[in-house]
Amino acid sequence: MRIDILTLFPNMFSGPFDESIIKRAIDRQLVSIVIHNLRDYTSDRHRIVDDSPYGGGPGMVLKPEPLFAAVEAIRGEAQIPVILLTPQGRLFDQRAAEELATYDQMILICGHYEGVDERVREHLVSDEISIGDYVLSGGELAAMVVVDAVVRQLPGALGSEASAGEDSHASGLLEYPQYTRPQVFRGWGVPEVLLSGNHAKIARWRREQSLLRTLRRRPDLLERINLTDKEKRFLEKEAAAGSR
Ligand code: 9D3
Repeated sequence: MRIDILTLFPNMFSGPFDESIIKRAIDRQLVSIVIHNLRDYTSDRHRIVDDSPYGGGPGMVLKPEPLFAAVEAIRGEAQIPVILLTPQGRLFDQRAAEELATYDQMILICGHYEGVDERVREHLVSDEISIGDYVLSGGELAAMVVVDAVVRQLPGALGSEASAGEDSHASGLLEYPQYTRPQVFRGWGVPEVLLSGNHAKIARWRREQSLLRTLRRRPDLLERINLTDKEKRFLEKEAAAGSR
C-alpha cells in the first residue's frame, strides 16, 4: 500500500511513523508513506496556500490550486481515493479502517484554518473522514490516527505475536482485564481463576468480563454484535442485577 499525505505541517509527521508497528510495516515494505508539503505545489512567488473567505467572515480558507496540483501530480491518470480529514466527515471506526486497508493506494488531505475551498470537496475528494466529535487544530493528527489504524490491518504488520482480528474492536467487545506478575502488588491480588490453570474456565471468565465491561461502559456496542443465547441470558441477568 502507498499513502500520500498532503499537509502544511510536514514536520508533524516525523516521530509517530518512526516507531513501533508503522515503522516495522515500512521496513517490511508493506506500506510506503510519502509526506508532501502543500507549499511545494504553489506556483506564485509567495507560495500562498490560503486566502480569506468570499462573503467575509473570520479565518482563512485553503485555496484549491495547490491541492489540485498535488493530487494530480501524485495520481497522474490513475483513479485513487482522495480522503479529506475534516470535522464534517463520516466518523472513523474499525469498519472504516478495514475498508481503507483494502486500498492499494490513497491520498490523505489534512485541512487547516477554517476549511478548504468547497470545489476541492466537490471535484477532487472522494471521501471525508472525522475521527471524533472534538475540535482538533488541523487534520494532521487525524491523518496519523487513520494511518495507524489502517496499517496495522495490513497482513504481516503485526508480526507473529498477534493478529488484527484479535483486537477488541474487531470482536466488537471491550477487552477483558489483564494481569501480570507480581501475584500480589501492594496487597492487591489477581483473580483466582487466572491462576487455576483451567484454560476452559479462564476463557469463559474472560468472555464474561468482556461482556460485562461492554455492558457497563459501551452498551451501544452490544447492539452491533452477534451473541449466543447463553451470552444474552448472562447479560440480561447482569443488567437486571446492575439496575437493582
Ligand atoms: C470555526 C469552526 N470550526 C468547526 C468547529 C472549524 C474547524 C475546526 C477545526 C475547522 C477545522 C478544524 C481542524 N480539524 C480538522 O481538520 C479535523 C478534525 C477535527 O477537528 N476533529 C475530528 N476529526 C477531524 S479530521 C480533521
